[in-house]
Amino acid sequence: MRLFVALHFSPEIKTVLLTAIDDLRRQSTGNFTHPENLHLTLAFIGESDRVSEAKAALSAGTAAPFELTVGGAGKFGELWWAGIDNNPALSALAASVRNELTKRNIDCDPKPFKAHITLAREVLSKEIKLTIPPTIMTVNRISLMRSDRINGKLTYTEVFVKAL
Ligand code: 2AM
Repeated sequence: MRLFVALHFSPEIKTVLLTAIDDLRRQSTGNFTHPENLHLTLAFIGESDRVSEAKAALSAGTAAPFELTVGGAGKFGELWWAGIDNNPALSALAASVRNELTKRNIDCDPKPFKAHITLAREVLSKEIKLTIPPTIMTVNRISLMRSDRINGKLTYTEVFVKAL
C-alpha cells in the first residue's frame, strides 16, 4: 500500500483552506483537493507493507505539541499550495519522523522537507491572485496515512495516530 505521514488541520484552518480553494476555482480550471484530503505531508513513504514498523517509528518520537501558522500561497508549476510560516518545531518533527522511519529501514522520499498544503493541481490560468490570511493552530497529533484510488477517487485513510 501507499503510505505517508501527515498532519491535519483545525476546523478554523480548514475553513481558510476551503475558501482559498473556492478562490482558485473561481479563477481557473484545475484538479482541486477534496476537503477531506487536505493535509500537510511530513514524510512520503510510498509503496510499503511495513505498517507495524511505521507505527513503531511514529510511536518512538518524543515531540511536544507546538503552534503552526498557515498563511500565504504559491505554486510549483501547475500545483498551487498554501504556505506555512517558518517553523523550526515543524522541521524538527519532519526530520525526527524521517529519522525514525530510516532507522527501521523504511525509505522516505529524499527530497528536502518543504512544508506546503496542496490546494489544487493542473491549474492552468497564469492570472491567479490568491491571498490566505495567517491562521494559527496547535499541532498535537500526527498520522500514518494510506492512499488509495477508489473508483477513480484519491482516498486517504488514517491508519495510526500518534499524540504529541
Ligand atoms: P503533494 O501534495 O505536494 O503532491 C500523498 O501523496 C502526499 O505525499 C501528498 O501530500 C504529496 O505531496 C506527498 N508526497 C511527497 N513526496 C511524494 C512523492 N514522491 N510522490 C507522491 N506524493 C508525494
